[in-house]
Amino acid sequence: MLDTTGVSDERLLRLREAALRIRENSLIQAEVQGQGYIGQALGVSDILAALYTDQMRFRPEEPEWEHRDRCLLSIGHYALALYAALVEAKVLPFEELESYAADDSRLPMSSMSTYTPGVEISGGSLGHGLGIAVGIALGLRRKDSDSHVFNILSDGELGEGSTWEAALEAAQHQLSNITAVVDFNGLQADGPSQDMLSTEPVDEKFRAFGWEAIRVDGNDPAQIVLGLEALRANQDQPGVLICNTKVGKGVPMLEDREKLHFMRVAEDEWTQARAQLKEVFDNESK
Ligand SMILES: Cc1ncc(C[n+]2csc(CCOP(=O)(O)OP(=O)(O)O)c2C)c(N)n1
Ligand SMILES: [Mg+2]
Repeated sequence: MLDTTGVSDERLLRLREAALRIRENSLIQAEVQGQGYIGQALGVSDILAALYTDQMRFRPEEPEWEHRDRCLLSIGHYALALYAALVEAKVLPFEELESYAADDSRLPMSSMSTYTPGVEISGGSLGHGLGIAVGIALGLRRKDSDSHVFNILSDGELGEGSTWEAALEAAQHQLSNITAVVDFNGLQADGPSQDMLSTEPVDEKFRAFGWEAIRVDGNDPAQIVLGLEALRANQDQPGVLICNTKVGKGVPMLEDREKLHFMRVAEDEWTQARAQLKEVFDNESK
């Protein structure tokens, strides 16, 4: 557990407010469809708020700016959360959220780099993000760039051999310009991660692969930013922040649905969902 007393109240409030807007933006998109990867989006919002409003260097008006930090979302089905964050980061216009997953939209249900400004990779086929991050990080280092590469990946992707191959490669080249951020929500499509293919203890496995690993509460903004900063300070190794997150975080009525991976929310439940989101935020910000 990191000592978070050094994170000021103002910074904490800024992070919490950004995460609240990202959650609201995700709900706008989810309501258009009435179903989808809503729980994951709510769970990963604190991570996205930390990256896009506190940690990353980028130019909203110039998404391909050469000196930007890169955030690679390998979990393509989390796309609505990424769009929500790109709106908060002012890369995408707020008005576009309602076009989510519509025909001819720039916001497809699974993230596609060729469709959407600010989306670095197409992420639907799980287990490839870290390998792409390694290639980009090597390229950046050869150009003497100080840009940093973040890869948000899922606990499900830790069951893919390609993820561990990439982890070995990153350590081999001492790619300290990579930070992997694992959204460890304990969930996969067919049930709890530990029943599918247990990867615990994940932090020790990454350490054995030559990485610095820090495990935090992935819904605690102070722990997330401090963890990211601690990893970035390491000049010799790649770093991984393992974030324990809660599916549906911030909207209690969505935290324990029967089908969490792809949930349905009825038309008459949205008002209540929004009210709960606000209520939880107010309570946590006291
Ligand atoms: C290589 C690959 N295998 C299988 C799938 C099908 N698939 C889509 S989402 C998913 C769940 C994986 O678990 P996780 O990434 O932790 O997602 P969560 O349930 O937390 O959203 C699976 C198996 C895929 N997209 N890519
Ligand atoms: Mg998962």
